[in-house]
Amino acid sequence: MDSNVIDVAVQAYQDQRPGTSGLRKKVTVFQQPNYLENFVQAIYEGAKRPRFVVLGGDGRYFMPEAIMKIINVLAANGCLKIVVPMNGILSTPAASALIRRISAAGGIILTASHNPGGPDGDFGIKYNNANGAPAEEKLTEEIYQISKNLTSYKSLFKTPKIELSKYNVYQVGETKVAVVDPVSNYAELIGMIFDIPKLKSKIGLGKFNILVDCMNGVMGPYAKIILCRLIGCDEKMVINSTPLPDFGGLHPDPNLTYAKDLVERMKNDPSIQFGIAFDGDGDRNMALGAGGFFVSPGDSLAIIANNFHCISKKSSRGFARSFATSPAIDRVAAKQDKPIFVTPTGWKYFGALLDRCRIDICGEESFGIGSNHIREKDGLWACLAWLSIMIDKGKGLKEIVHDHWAEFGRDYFRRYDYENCDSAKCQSMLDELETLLVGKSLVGKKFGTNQDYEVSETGNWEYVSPIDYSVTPKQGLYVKFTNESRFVLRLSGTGSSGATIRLYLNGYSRENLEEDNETFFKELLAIAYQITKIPEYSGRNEPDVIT
Ligand code: VG1
Ligand code: CO
Repeated sequence: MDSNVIDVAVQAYQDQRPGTSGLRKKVTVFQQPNYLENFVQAIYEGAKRPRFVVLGGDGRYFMPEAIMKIINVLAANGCLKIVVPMNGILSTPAASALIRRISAAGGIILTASHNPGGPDGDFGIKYNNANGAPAEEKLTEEIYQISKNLTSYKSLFKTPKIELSKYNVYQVGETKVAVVDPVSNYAELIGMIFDIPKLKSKIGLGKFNILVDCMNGVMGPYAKIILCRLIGCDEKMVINSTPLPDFGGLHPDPNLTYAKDLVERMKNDPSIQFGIAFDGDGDRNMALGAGGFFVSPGDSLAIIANNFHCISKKSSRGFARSFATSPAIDRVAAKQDKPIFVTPTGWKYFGALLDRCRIDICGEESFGIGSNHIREKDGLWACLAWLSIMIDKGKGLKEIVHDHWAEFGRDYFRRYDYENCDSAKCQSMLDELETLLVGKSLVGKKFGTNQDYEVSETGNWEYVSPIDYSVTPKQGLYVKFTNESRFVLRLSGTGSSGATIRLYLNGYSRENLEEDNETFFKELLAIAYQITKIPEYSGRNEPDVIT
């Protein structure tokens, strides 16, 4: 063995099970001795010793130290090439694009996405495969098993000196570490998908005003190069555009509650025709029309799917959505006679469908939309998709949404989040509810003041992969009603402390298109509270966030 490599004996940690999208914990947890090194060693072994790795992340607090520690462990393990973006900053979609472009064996992405940052905030790490997609459940589970039994990790005897602020190639023992430009490869890919000259001629130089909120996450540099330099948007209209380790105190989750700057400015300035906010790592987006008109994520997904021809010359082969997402896209699939796949929460389930060309558009209710150009959801792609559709149709977002409802009917949707609840109590709530719903005793029962909510189906949703027929059970407790309403309940898999309950409400109407969500869901919410007992178990009558 290389004389520069040593085995460092360690105690294994027992809490390194990745959640919906990687391992996310408080920064202070990651700062424990060997915590990060152990997990990286487990990744390296679980992923079958990838020799060529992309490494970068969303710029959050602790990332620079983490990158150095990871380079050390990877190099000591015999990884031959590590590609790091300048300053380590790499959006999740750009990471997926880079892995694919340079044929890396995988990528280590340092992000906790929408979770707050800073010394008291969260840190996160996830592994993506050679196809650029987040590691599937089988691999993350294997990494977890390895982490629990780890007795040592490999380290270089002499720590290398690498400057991430300059383009350069370093030789670290047998390993080459290349510091590269974070944006150019992704920008090139985007340039191949969208008609940039057309977008520039219609949008640039004040012809179409857009406001972009990067929430102090990773997206500032991408928005400035692609939206401003290539398409001609005004730089002043890209706000919160410097990646900050604590996101400037913002909660980089693109929703109506946390993207306050965007929402306020859109409401107060009618000259802005389109607005978009991205999350910390740039894979999710919330799009708004003039005046701050909100398009629900399920509608946004359905409309992009229905108008795929405005983005691509090829026609789409199929669509997919997560179970908790509204079925608006199912109606588009039915009309176009295309398959629609329904998956559990988390992008890792879309990878196999994209790889086999079964789908071209997929998305989630949490404002994540993507296509087959990479294997992650992509906030900027969604922004350009919306711009292309608006320009092609010569209509604003609000009008396009209304046209869509007139054609397909409206899928009402709301998500209620109850954050930081007591984990043990939430588990008891889920156990009790599961017994009730799997037992099917509610089927046929009627709820609501006029008894018009009749239960048609209940259960705990299970995914059977159409690719390898593997089964992923318990992906959401649900109650469906005969009037096309339903609710779904699950616990978040991205939080770092306590439990976050997510309650998703759905309803559909062909005629009633203009009701506000609050009124539309008043009765269904009361029924959901009655059946799930959220108020009793969580001690909350109100959610922390509604989207
Ligand atoms: C949440 C969202 C889910 C998304 C995941 C990762 O997961 O609901 O749709 O894929 O975050 O997104 P959960 O388990 O907390 O509901 V990201 O952009 O935060 O990496
Ligand atoms: Co994200």
